[in-house]
Amino acid sequence: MSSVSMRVARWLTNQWRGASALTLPQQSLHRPPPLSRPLSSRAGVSYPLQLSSVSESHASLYEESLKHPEQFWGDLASRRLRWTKKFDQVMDCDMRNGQFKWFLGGSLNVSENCVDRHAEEDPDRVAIIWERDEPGDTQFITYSQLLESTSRIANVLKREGVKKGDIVAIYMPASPLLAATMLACARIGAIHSVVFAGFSAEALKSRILDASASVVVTADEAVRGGKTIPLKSIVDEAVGGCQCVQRVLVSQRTGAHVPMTPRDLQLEQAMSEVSDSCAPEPLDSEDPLFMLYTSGSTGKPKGILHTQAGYLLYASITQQYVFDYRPGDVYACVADIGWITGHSYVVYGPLCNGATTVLFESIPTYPDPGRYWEMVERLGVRQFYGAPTALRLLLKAGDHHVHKYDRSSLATLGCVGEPLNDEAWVWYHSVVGEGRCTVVDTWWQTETGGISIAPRPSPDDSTPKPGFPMRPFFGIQPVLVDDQGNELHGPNVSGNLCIRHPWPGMARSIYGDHGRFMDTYYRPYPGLYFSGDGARRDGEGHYQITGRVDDVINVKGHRIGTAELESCLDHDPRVAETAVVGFPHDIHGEGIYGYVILKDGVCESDEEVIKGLRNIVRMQIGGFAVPEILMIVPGLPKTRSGKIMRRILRKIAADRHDELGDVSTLADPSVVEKIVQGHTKRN
Ligand code: 6R9
Repeated sequence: MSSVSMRVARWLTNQWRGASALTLPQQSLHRPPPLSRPLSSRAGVSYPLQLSSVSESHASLYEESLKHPEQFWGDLASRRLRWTKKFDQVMDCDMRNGQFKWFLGGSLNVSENCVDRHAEEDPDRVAIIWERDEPGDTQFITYSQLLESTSRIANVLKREGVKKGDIVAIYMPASPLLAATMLACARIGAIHSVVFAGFSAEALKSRILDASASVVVTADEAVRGGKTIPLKSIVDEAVGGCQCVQRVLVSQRTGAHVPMTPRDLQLEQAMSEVSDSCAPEPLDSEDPLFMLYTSGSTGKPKGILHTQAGYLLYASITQQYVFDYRPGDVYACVADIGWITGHSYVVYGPLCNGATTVLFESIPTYPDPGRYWEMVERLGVRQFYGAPTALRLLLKAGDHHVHKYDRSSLATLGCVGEPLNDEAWVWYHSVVGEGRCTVVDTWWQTETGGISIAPRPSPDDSTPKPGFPMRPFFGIQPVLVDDQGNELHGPNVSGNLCIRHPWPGMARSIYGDHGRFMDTYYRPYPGLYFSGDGARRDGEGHYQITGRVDDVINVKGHRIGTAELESCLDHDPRVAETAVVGFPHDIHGEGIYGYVILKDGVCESDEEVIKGLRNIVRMQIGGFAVPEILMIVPGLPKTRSGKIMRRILRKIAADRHDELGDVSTLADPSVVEKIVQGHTKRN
């Protein structure tokens, strides 16, 4: 073994030996799970896993992860994953052609790694704590129970003709059955495509059609914030026009009566008819695991494709090291499973590590803005991972909602999805975390598979900087380039954020459109992965994200392409042209501002048209994408070649009228004045 390999191995062995040798507080691993777990329960237990204990080697290990990725990731993959057949080559990657293969020749099963091996070792350990919509209405699912439901669903899928490589669309509320359905797909080699249950029937339909999904799994209704959402009837509307769908499996969340057609099957009933065991299918490291749609700057949403081994390894190692997760911890990522954060950090990462992961069904303000912290106290949560938009909302609601609850179990406070502004960072750190928790602002994307820049692991676990995800994870080398692709070296520079070397969790393609994958991520700056974000490197070499540099708006941490919104608004026959931009929003990070030109001869009032437009967005995409502001304008600022000057529209939307710059080169400069007047009037 080379010296690199030995050092990595030693470091890792120490970590895991320490972890598994611990005498863990019984109540945190077994049913019934902890109702509260004071920090004192850790007293006297030594954790060689502590990141500070690897301080010396952090810098050198990071360097080695870049210089000798084969040894670095090869060791990790051998040690952390259970292989049916050991891989014979660590990587074969080409950043110029967008071809990435990891752990070649190896085969394994993701569900076996996430469930079976923990169920064998410790069947009664709680895998999922399902925190349902009503506070305290909580269910505990052990690893052996998760194994049984995963196996039963896998057998139902097989019985219904689902084979390796088939695509299963999942449109379900946050529930253990959703996690088990994902794992069941993984068990038999089917590819899941989870569609966030806030998307409309139209959006669901276009995702089902794009993937030619043969099966859709849903529930009668979803429950969030005291309200029910009729999922089954949305699915009925969506699959009406989908020839590809052979079966709809319907689980029961509320037990509401929903009309069933011959195409539908009641999931729990079907599960009771099949065997409770299903042998995991050995899959090639590079077989697809799932696809997940995300918005880009052009065209329709793209199905980002992730594969088996590399994704799983990366999700699990980041979950452990970024959150300082230790066996016995109750870990809560409150993201919806319909987004990548839920995939990597509610399901795959923590379950691969044998963790107890909280699955949150509700919203941060139900029944009041103390919900998260009440849950933290009741379940003894040690790591909490949420979104800046929710934190800003809670910050405004007042500190008394936080102070009411005991948060002494908390040690790590994470966030993701959009920049965490200073005020929210300080509040999170000092009010929620009482100044003693580590705030980890994590930057990553659907495409990166897992956390790519975060304060942890760190050389010294020193207090992170507000507003900074700070340092790249092992294997990630951030590169800042200017618009011409020149690399910006040294401290105190800002540019387009790229990544130089391949890493195991990276997306492999866009489903059915590798050309678009190349155009979006690998052609803009040849040899580099381009993230679509801007970033700054400060004097200490730490990274801060400055926001999207493309036409993607980030509302409440959800990516929405302006092109997608514009083509949606253009569906209204009264609309001649639209331009959509983002504007700074106190709570949501960004808001959506749409400028609309109507065709001549429209007789309805502006208010009526706007109401209709909002409805179109709600129907075609979903409520979360409805523009906060829609303004009817007489024209749009365009260059003489007809290109819309979005820069000007962004400034107007942000109330920065004095920064419009030179507008004299526009085809019709007077239009700017008219738009500004309209904007000022509506304020
Ligand atoms: C995981 C996730 C990715 C986009 C990304 C960026 C923004 C994510 C951030 C952040 C600033 C952070 N983003 N984390 N911006 N600071 N810590 O959110 O994936 O839904 O694909 O969104 O979110 O703009 O490009 P995804």
